[in-house]
Amino acid sequence: MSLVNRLGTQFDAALAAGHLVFTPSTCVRVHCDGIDVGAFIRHAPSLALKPQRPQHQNKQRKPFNPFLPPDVNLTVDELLLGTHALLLNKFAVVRAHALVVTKAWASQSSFLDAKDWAAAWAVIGQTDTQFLGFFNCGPLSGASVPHKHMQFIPVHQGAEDDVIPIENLLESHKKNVKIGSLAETAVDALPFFHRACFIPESVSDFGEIEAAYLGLVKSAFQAIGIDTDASINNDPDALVAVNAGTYSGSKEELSYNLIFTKSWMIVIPRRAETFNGLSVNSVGFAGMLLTKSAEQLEGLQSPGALSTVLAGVAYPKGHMMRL
Ligand code: B4P
Repeated sequence: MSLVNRLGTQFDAALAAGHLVFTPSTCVRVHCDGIDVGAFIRHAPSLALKPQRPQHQNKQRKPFNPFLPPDVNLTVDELLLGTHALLLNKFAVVRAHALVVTKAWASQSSFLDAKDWAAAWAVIGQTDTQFLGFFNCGPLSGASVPHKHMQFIPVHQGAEDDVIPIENLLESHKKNVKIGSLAETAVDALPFFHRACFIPESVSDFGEIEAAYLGLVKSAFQAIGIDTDASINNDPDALVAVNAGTYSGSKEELSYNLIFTKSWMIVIPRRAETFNGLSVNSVGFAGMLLTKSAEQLEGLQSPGALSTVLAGVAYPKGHMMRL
């Protein structure tokens, strides 16, 4: 049985037994000015009723961790490569939405390492199914769970709403990039700072993928004047900007979104979690936004709104940190 079928079967059983919550949604196509990504909005009004975690958790109390240990009723593979677990998303909007979480505690603000990439490949490397992988990293990235986790949504299964809109843009950009390398690149049409690379089929060394991803994080932040070298080289457990000039001498945790398939990855630095009350996570940058109210949905349908929202929570082109 293919992985997506296995996930789907377990998803249906867990839903029927009341172990997970599936929120129905409708998909609305939107035009994205200047960017031919055929974006869409997934509108899920009943998600607005989901209880919210307090913004600033009481530091005295241990933060709630749903992945240590993971819920047995949602576990698909308890020991993925010995280091991770494969789980169903307890609060899914998409059927068979899966998570890969580390078995031992690791912070969601730490970098993905070669073992994380090997676990990710156990999902996205499947030949019979395609998945969109994503990683919300840092306090402004849309992440709500502090334990290290990557997420995977099945795509290209035939339904209209399981495409990855940004993929068209990346495909048309591919002609500008040296084929068969992990060289970094940036897409002119995207209105926010980012760095991307294409992953050759021949790559089999997860250390190479880890290095390419770290390179993208470093360059994406460098492009806006933030030096991540010290955290990448000395403090792998925390993505902290230590560019004294940039942050007036203070250390500040950085945020970014990573979206990937087995063919490409893209890193987008974040400066805000929400824009006019609309929360954006990695999936939003794939060209799939999630709305929870009629006002949010209506707001996104006006011309240019999608670009404005994405550039508003990321760093718009032309923006530089104050030095
Ligand atoms: P995070 O990285 O912390 O945050 P998130 O995906 O943005 O989800 P959030 O929790 O903020 O929910 P939101 O209302 O924005 O991910 C933590 C993940 O762990 C989440 O997927 C969460 O559901 C899951 N989880 C929490 N407790 C769990 C448990 N005990 N066992 C297993 N899993 C658990 O969004 C609601 C959902 O919609 C999220 O899953 C989100 O990823 C997804 N989503 C957002 N935009 C989407 C889009 N455009 N299309 C499809 N799905 C989308």
